Amino acid sequence: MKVSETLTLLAACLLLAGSCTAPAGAPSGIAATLASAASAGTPLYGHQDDLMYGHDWNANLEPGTEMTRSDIKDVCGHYPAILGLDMGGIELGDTKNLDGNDFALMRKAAVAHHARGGIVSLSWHLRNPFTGGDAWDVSSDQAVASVLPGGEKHELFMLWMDRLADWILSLKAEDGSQIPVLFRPWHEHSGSWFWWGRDLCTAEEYNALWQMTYDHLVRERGIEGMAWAISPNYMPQDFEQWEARYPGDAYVDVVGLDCYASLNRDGYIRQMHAGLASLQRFCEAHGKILAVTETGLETLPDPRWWTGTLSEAIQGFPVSYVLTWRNASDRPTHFFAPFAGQESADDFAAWILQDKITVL
Ligand code: BMA
Repeated sequence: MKVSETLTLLAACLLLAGSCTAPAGAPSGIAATLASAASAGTPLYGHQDDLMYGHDWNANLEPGTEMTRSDIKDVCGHYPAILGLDMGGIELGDTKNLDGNDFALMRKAAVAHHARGGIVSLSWHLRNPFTGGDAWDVSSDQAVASVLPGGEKHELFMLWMDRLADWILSLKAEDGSQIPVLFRPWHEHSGSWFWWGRDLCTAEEYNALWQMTYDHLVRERGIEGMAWAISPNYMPQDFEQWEARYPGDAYVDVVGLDCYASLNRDGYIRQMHAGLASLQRFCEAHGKILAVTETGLETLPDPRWWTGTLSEAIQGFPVSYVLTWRNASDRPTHFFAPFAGQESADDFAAWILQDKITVL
């Protein structure tokens, strides 16, 4: 089979897996798609904000324009299988997210990506409800406690979640059906740089926060088809301790690693191997799906980073998907994926073929 045929077939499988009904107890929808990619050894490739902008361009909402541009497509002729979007700012009722993305344009991107057979993944760098600061405001260790039932910011936080729910519920496919999303809240909680991080709340508070989020979006607001991903960030010390901050098997589908690269190639590979080995053990014990939920080398100065480093970092692990972070259009050195002419572009295309990475 030619490579292009393989890719077309994989895209068709993605579509099918997203729409068929699985037996009770077995994963269905997004989780089923990810589980089969993991077991087939054909991880999906994901890119944050892929259709929204690239290294030197921006999509826009003008009538008649389609969401067709993608740095990844420019480089390998295919769209990423996963489109990552960030909901930070929706909680305030803002029209744009924290990175300046229009929420209406994000909706258009999500609809277009779903129509192509892709998976939409949502992260949420939401403001700190206790201090009024941003997601990185770690000046108080009361923020998580304050949003739990009985806390002084509980009502406010419920309003924030309703605004998020309204946006997710507005994602409709052409046939009117709800577009399923992979939701990845409260990420990198093994570190302490977000207000929900390790030193900012107890494990009980973290788990209660997650369960409350799930219960509200899924049970109260009835959002169908959501899959849930938890993403500890690799920490050189005490990484295994993240396991105490896990809301329970009923609330999670995917367990993924956030781990960024530096120019220290061997150090990155060691961290990825240690982190993935730990998460793989956890996934096997809990029946969960393994992923690399965020990674990348900023500015990609190594022309062989994809086949020479990332490939080795994930080799041998049943990884369902690998997502690299965004290519900011307003910060020339803030990019984690190639664009046309970027020095690792050919190697990226080679990696997609060599490692049987699923793209659309
Ligand atoms: C970070 C950076 C920030 C951005 C945030 C949320 O890693 O890319 O510029 O605001 O993600 O997208």
